Amino acid sequence: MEDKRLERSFVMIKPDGVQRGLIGDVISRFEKRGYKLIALKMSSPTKEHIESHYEDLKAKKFFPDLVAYMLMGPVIAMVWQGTAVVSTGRKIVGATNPLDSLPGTVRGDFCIETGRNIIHASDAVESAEKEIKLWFTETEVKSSDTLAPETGGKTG
Ligand code: IDP
Ligand code: MG
Repeated sequence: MEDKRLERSFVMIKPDGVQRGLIGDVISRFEKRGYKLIALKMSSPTKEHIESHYEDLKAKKFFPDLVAYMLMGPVIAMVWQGTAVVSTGRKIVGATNPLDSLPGTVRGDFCIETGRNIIHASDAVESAEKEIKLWFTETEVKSSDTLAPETGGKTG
């Protein structure tokens, strides 16, 4: 049966991904797969913002390093929409430790260190919605359907 899970995922290119010039490649992979970009911005978040994005990890030993890493430069924050985009997005991104990421994934193609793994993608529909709210206003994610594939480009 056809999978109708229309989802949204929060995907972020981390500071090292931005600095290494990987923005276009990452966007291209999600676009070519068939997902729709419904919001995008370059952002230089505060320490508090990053701490709240990663609040589930605040007890981890690596947390201070993670926060410092995320503050090394601007990030690209995005919302992607489409069928099963949360789980499929995680597959496109690859495993947390790039050494476990298969070639063909973003991390498997571009990095080798967990502490510099260039990209974030939501791990569940619930966390995706929470992250989207943290990074974007409602107006920013209100998609214009003018060019949506499902309408064949028709308006109205
Ligand atoms: P994910 O990004 O694949 O969802 P999480 O477990 O949610 O992985 O961890 C968030 C981020 O924290 C990772 O992407 C990575 O940048 C960093 N991180 C996770 N585990 C470690 C670690 O053991 N050492 C250093 N950094 C880590
Ligand atoms: Mg995570």
